[in-house]
This record gives sequence, C-alpha cells and structure tokens, in this order.
Amino acid sequence: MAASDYNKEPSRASDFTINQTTPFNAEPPVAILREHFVTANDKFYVRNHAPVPLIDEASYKLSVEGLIARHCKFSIWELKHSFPQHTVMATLMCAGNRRTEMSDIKAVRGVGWGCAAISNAVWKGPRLRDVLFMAGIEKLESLWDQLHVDFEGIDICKDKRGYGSSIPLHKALEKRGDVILAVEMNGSELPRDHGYPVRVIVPGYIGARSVKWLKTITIQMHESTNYYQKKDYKLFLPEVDWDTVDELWDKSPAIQELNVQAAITQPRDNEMIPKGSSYTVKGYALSGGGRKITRVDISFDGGKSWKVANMFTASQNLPKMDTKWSWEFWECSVKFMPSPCQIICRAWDEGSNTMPENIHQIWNLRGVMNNSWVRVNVVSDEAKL
Ligand SMILES: Nc1nc2c(c(=O)[nH]1)N[C@H]1C(S)=C(S)[C@@H](COP(=O)(O)O)O[C@H]1N2
Ligand SMILES: [Mo]
Repeated sequence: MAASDYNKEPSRASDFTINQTTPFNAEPPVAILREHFVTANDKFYVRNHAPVPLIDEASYKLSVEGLIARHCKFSIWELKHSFPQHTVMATLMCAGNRRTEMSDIKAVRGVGWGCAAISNAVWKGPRLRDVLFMAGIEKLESLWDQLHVDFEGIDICKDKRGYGSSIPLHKALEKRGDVILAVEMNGSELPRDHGYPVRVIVPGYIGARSVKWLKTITIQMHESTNYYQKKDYKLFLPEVDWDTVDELWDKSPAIQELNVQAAITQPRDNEMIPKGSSYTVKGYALSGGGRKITRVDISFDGGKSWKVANMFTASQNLPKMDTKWSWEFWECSVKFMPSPCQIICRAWDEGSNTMPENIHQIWNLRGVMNNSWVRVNVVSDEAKL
C-alpha cells in the first residue's frame, strides 16, 4: 500500500476553496454550506494531514488491542454485519475553523481556514461501545474511569506514525452509543477523503478526534502519545510563542469537546447592501459536548444593541433524526438595513457559555478554537453613487 505520494488522490468538487493542496485541505463555499442542513458528501470540508491512503477493503482489518481481554481483528464485512448498525447525525468541526481571523492579527502556524471547516452528515456503522464489549471491556470495569481509547489511522503523518488521537473511555461507553465506527456517510460508503473504509465519529468533540482510515484501536491507561494529541490541538496564553511553548505541551490538556461557535454565512464581509432595504442575515451555530444552542444574538450597530435570531433546525426538511450533535441554522431579518454597518453575531449554549468579544484574549500560536464574536462589515451603496 503506497501511502507515500499524492498521485492517487480522489477527485474533488471544483468549487472548494483550497487552503492547501498537499496534503489536501479545502472548504466549501459558505453560502452553499448553509443551504443544506445535511452537507452533501462532495461538499463536506476536507482536512487531511497526509496523502489519502489507497485501501483494499477485502484485505483490510481493524485491530482492537491493548489492555482489553480479547484482542480482535474485524473485517469491514464483520463491522457491517456482526454488530447492530447505528445511525448518528453529527456535525464535525475542525478546531482550526476561523483560523485566518487569528492569523490576521498575528501569524499562527497551521492551515488557514475561513468559517467553513465545518459540515454536517448522517453517519452509520457499529457503535464503538458494542465493539469494545465484544472485545471484553467489561472485564476492566474497575478501571473504566482511568482508561483511554487510542485510535490510529493508516495515513503516515508526523513522527512517521499513522495519524492518531484518543478519547476517554467513558465517552466511548456513553449509554446512547453515539460514538461510532462509521462505514457509511449520508447513505453511501465513506468517500476516500472522509476515511474509507472506516472512520471514528466522536460527536461533540473537535474533528481531530474522529480518526479516518482507522487501523488500530488500543485500550490503554494513558491518552494517545500521538503528535496530534500531545503536540497539537492545545491552548496557550497569547504571549506564549514557539520559543517558550516546548515545556508547556505536556502541562496543557488536549482539547476534546468543542466550544460554542457561530458564523455569519450571509452577507459576506465587505458585501454591498443598499441602505434601508430589508435584509435577512443567515448563519450557523454549534456547541460542543451535545450542548444545545439556546440563543443567537445579532447586532447591527457594532454591539450596542442586539436582536435575537430565529433558529429553525426543527423546520428543516430533515429525516426524522435526533439533532443533538448537529449545528443549528439561524436567521435574523431587518426591515431597514443600516448601511454601512458592522453586523456582529454571538451564540449561547445550554451551559450558558457564550463567545468572547475580543479575539486578542484568546489568540494562541496554533490558531485553534477561535470563537470570538463574528464580525461582518457591510458596505453602503451610497459611496458608489
Ligand atoms: N487518519 C486521519 N484522521 C483524521 C485526520 C487526518 O489527517 N488523518 N484529520 C482530522 C481532523 S484535524 C479533522 S478536523 C477531521 C476532518 O474530517 P473530514 O476531512 O472528513 O472533514 O478528521 C480528523 N481525522
Ligand atoms: Mo481539525
């Protein structure tokens, strides 16, 4: 299996904004993203750290190992047929979503992203908890609180290891069993870019934990030692730079749950809107850990006064599915659009968490978890008259 070159990459939609070609990193146009509550497979953002592996499903085996009583290997056929298949609608968001706004303030290291490193799909496959019980996880019950589930992909990344990360075992064992080993995405087999033939879906956590091209699951007493758990996806004070960060990696926790986030998808920054016309602002919001979005506030005067946006996930033409792990779509209409103006958006979740006003306070050298107030400037048509 040659995972070492970029000659065998899958074909991709032409309307993506490509943030990096090798490895491939791209986001769909935000307006299209916001049109469909469930993102089409070929519009779903792609975040790769290495060439997409070419995998022969017939010989592929997923290995379950570590402290678990019965080490097992499962073929894709067994994953599809030996376990009940569970369907979960879940929004994935990269911790680097909105990174470019952070690098506009001060350089950060990482692929630049606008606000479309986020997408929503219906995933299907066996529950991770069922697979772990098949391998004898009940025998370790006295250790459940201390164990971690380590995932490793087949794509060779930093330190010449497969891309990897881990989640605490309690997340994998949650009763509703929504952490799954997805073999289907929106009713089709997983596209190569999204982890064919099997990937983990960890709803409510940063996208980085939903490991694609999954090769090995290891039950262990410590979190993953992989680069992407230990040396990436962590938060630091704004004053920490690449000269001072070295000793801090081990002391800082790995980000797991997403924070509360939102974006304005219409209008786009610097769009011209006629003064005094009626207008509808549109966007999305999402929080981590399955916390519901409880309110989205919009200001048309730079934050002096606010209007509450309408959320309408329920009225979307959805398959009858639980939307616990999905984003929320919102819109906010005004009869007389002020122009020019700065539109601001901030969301709240059911833990009463909201988004910080000031991006400088949360700036960090990797440019992750930027959930500062969303600001979009509207330009007046008068200037052009
Ligand atoms: N094996 C593997 N899994 C991976 C990655 C990767 O590069 N390799 N990228 C991670 C990151 S950072 C994100 S945000 C999501 C992106 O999933 P997507 O490309 O299906 O949108 O996959 C995660 N899983
Ligand atoms: Mo990510």
